[in-house]
Amino acid sequence: MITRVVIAVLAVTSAVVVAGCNRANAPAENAAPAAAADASHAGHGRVFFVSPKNGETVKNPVQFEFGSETITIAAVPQGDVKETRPGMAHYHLGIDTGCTPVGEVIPRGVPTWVHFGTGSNKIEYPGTPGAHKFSLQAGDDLHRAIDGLCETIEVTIAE
Ligand SMILES: [Cu+2]
Repeated sequence: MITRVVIAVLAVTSAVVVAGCNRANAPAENAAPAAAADASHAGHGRVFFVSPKNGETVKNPVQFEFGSETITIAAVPQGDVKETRPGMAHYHLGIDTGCTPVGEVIPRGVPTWVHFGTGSNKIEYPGTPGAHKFSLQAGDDLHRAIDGLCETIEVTIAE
């Protein structure tokens, strides 16, 4: 007789409950729509100071030069301007002031704002020595501030 011994091993498996961090995984469908932060410049371009640079100490008079991307810098048409030309702008230099809110007319008058209605991108500016804030802002033909087109820098004018 052949005895078959069947050994049944009953493995009693304890249910090991691991209490992990119950972090809620945000579902993917909550992802933001296509409008990313960078999109604020898309289609609007940008304006910037070619010189002086932010944080720089410069001689008096200050040699300003402005640059732009995507937008076209052009002289304001002569006469009574009633409407704007899409994609066209001129520079404005704000002295010791921040950016004008989008859509508002950039103030006129020295010493706060200089309008570059000829389409120029340079100016020699004699300022008072010390720390100053300068803003470069693009405005349309009605001198209204355009969305995303303003940069402010801090510059020290040497004695
Ligand atoms: Cu203007």
